[in-house]
Amino acid sequence: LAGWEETLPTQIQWQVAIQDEGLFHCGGAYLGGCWVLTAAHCVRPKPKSFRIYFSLWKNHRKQSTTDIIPVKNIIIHNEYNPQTYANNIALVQLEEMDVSGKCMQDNPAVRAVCVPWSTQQFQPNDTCTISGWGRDRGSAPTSTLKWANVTLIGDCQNYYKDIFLPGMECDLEGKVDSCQGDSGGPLVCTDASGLSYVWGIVSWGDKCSKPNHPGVYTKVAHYFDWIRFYTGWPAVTKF
Ligand code: 4AZ
Repeated sequence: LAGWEETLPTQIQWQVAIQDEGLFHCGGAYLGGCWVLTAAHCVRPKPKSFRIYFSLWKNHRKQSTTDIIPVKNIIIHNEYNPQTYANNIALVQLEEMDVSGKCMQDNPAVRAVCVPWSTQQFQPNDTCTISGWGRDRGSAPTSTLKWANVTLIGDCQNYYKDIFLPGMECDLEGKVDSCQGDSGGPLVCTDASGLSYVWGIVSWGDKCSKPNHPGVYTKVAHYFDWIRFYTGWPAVTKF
């Protein structure tokens, strides 16, 4: 798929792979602490069947067991609609390692991504990054994590009349796109101070990398309060 590049090991440090019943099927973004953000359609309310893989790069490579974390709880947005993909957002709470309450060992290859607090932080025409192990258009999923730059277009009601809903966000249609298997993974934008935010979650699209068929993402900033409520994280402190 034109525009995709293979990542180097540890390039996308918040990227996780989600495994359900032993099968990799989705990506996710590490928010820090015991929390991973993904798409609702990537999970089911069956925490025991899931494993979260950190610092994975080639998904056929043997992974250090300390980077494979069991799941304690799965929180699916209660207004998620699997027919329309409205509110396609979920939080995965990792199992604690021990009484310390930590969920993973310190790992220099893992870094959390920030949650955007305002739907205005990034704008159409901004360049952001997507990453995943998903399909290259028609072909099979890729074994090495890939990444690409995409351009935000914001609202895409004009492409997807009546099926584009609030809480969704699009990227420019064309050659570079997310595809099947990338779902749940992050669309990340970086601000002028160098902080990276998970602006979108790969959600859906009508095929992949086709003109006039933009990729659609869950607009994470729209769910800031929802994320805060479930993670128990306090409000942003204004300095
Ligand atoms: C999918 O099937 C899928 N081009 C995900 C993203 C896109 C298309 C399909 C966006 O999971």
